[in-house]
Amino acid sequence: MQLKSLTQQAIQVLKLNHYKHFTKPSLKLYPHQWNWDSAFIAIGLSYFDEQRAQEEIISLLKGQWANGMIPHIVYSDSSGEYFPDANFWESEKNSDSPQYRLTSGITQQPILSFAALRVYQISKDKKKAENFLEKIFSNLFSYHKFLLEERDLTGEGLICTLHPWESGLDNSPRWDNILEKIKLTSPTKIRRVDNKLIDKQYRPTDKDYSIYFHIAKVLKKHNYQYKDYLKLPFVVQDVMFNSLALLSLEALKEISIIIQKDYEEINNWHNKLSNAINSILWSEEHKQFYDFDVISGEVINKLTLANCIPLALNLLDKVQIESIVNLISKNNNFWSDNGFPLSSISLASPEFNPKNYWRGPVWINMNWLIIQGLETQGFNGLAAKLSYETLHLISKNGFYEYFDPFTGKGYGTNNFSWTAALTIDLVKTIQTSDNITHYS
Ligand code: 9WN
Repeated sequence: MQLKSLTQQAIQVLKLNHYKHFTKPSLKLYPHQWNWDSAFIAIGLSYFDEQRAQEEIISLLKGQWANGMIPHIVYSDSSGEYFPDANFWESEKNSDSPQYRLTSGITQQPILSFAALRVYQISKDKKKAENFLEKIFSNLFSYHKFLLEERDLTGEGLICTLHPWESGLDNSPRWDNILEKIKLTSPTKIRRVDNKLIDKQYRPTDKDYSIYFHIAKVLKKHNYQYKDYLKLPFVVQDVMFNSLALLSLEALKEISIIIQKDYEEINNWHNKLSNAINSILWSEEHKQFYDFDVISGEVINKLTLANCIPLALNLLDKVQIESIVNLISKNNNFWSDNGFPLSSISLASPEFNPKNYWRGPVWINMNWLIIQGLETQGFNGLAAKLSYETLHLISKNGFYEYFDPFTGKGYGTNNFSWTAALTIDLVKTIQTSDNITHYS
């Protein structure tokens, strides 16, 4: 495997998808700016264009709402059809939405502060990178304030997500039971562009889409204000979302030290969130982290890779670490003997489908997050192996959005930005690790 040429190809993908001050996830399928995509993209960019990496994040923050929410989509003026478009959301119904940017009315996996810190750490021009952190600190701070205060709807210290799109893992089987129970009162007219561009067997179903639209309409009806959260159709304490918020909060703490700003709130949020993740979302019985469905009051006991994301956190004990590492090791739930790691849901689960979106295929950002976790917990050998296998999958099949865990075939869109960005980061990490001789 030629790591140097793989990096060069990845850089070309990010150049191809560059538009004004940000990077489209994909030219045709996703022609706007997405929240967590931009976080991953900024990390990749910072290896070859520090200025563009910083601009990527600043551009996303232009869409931030006055209440601190960073929307899941900041719409661009570029040509290219995407639905739902900005008109669908009518975000102006909430006076906190920005005046000069069109955005969606929901947020997405909060990995941005973690990415901003990585951009700083990778940068060579530290003075400039420090200025960048100073410039964005109050934005990041108010985003965490929004999550930890406004989105802690139950008052238990956990952030609630209100739409499957907020999870970023849209049609994950974790949401099946909730979606199943939602009765559409009037037929929801849906317009889809995605399944005209990509074969529909790889995308969510029309039924999923009608429910996604329905939930979004309910949020819109509440003017994106949620005092009455028990009336909402989808309210979840999502393990992955809360874990990434905590990871980002740790990064925010570090950022505040770099720029010498001391904020007591960050420590308070951090303590509250770590305690809540460990006490509410950890199942002592199953030795696993599970999401919680606030509306039905039930634990969502499905096993997907998202349940393993807490591995990246510093709060786990030995039993928790071992149980996750065991799950993601070869020949177990997410990594078949002759296949490619890691499938997005357990290979053994009844919903598993190797081709369909978040219901089985390998996603590079998920592998990357697990690799961060393995490194945090000191499993450097396994982290290097997983990095190598991930790069091997991409070099053989291309910069696809997701991959078949058995054959490695790429699905969804090609030239997908976060696949390219994280390739650059994985190559760098492998090259600087002790395992270079083995894997280069
Ligand atoms: C809806 C952009 C986004 C990712 C999500 C992924 C997909 C959108 C869609 O694409 O979602 O937000 O239209 O399917 O599920 O994680 O951020 O790449």
